[in-house]
Amino acid sequence: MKMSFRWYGKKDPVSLADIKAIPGMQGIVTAVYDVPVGQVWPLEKIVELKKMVEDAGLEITVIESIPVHEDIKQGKPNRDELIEHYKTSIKHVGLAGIPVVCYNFMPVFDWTRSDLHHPLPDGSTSLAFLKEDLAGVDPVADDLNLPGWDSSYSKDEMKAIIENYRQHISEEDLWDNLAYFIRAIMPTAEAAGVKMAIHPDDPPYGIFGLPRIITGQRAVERFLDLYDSPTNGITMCVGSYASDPTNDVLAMTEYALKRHRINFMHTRNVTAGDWGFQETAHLSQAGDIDMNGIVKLLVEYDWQGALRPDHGRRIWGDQTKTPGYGLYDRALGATYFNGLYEANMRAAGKVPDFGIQEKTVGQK
Ligand SMILES: [Mn+2]
Repeated sequence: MKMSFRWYGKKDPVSLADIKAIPGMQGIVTAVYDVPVGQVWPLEKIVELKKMVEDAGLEITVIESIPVHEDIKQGKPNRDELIEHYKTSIKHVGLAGIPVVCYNFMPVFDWTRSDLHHPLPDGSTSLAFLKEDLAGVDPVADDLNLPGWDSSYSKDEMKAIIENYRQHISEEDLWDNLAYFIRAIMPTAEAAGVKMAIHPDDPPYGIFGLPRIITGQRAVERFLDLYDSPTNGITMCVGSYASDPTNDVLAMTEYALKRHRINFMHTRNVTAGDWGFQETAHLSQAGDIDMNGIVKLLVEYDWQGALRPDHGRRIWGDQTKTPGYGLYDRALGATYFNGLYEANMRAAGKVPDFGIQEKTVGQK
């Protein structure tokens, strides 16, 4: 397991030096942020990013994400050209020597929350999705703007896309469009040595009458069967899946480990119910997920991929603009997971490697 941390590039108020100082931190999860969705990522930009990370004593373990253009998700006639661009970007990631690409296939909206600063009993705040806040709300009829929505679309464009889904694209149609995309890109990814890792829908159920398909155990089985290769894997985001309380994330993790299809781990804890869900501290008792059980499975199956603590709470006056991506609580999460990892490795008679090569810089 390689502990990793998401970094939003040079503009991120959290620096690579901040990240490097977290004990046992080895990997960076990042992306090229200045290429519009649908265009090719130039090799030079990826190489430049990689050099910046390596100069800080870290390595890029995962690209999160290369976004999938809406026209591919909607199966529009120009999708073949966009898919060719996507394949070239994957090829470039492989040429740069980066092993994993995370992506998602959520229509219109990336993650959706109703409140970015919902109080927790410990006095901190975190991201929450409260169904009652969204009851009766319609993003087409109402002048609504929720966090996580793609601001590159104008209101009218957004409305047109939503209407197109509602009238013409069922869940089965979206599955067809996903299958078309997967079967087109996977041979390229295999040849490039890049493993693909689809992220679940967040939340993992339908919102605003839009189809959502990567939602739980049955969806994962169906997805992996679309193209049965280690290259076609998943991001096991335990927090996203557990936002639907009917998902058993321990069983799902074990299933995907057995098939060797977890290409990336996101570890966030949540508490969920009929009312929606709220993100919590990473500690098992703070939320619904048995985090030790998750790490124990990773050790048992000798899993070698990159894991990153997912969203954190807002604590200690953290002023980070990107919701959930402050330094402090994610650093606490990384330390917690490294502790679980060391304990489980030692219990299994193995010695964990956190990539620490020297203990001091020596004496003067
Ligand atoms: Mn996630």
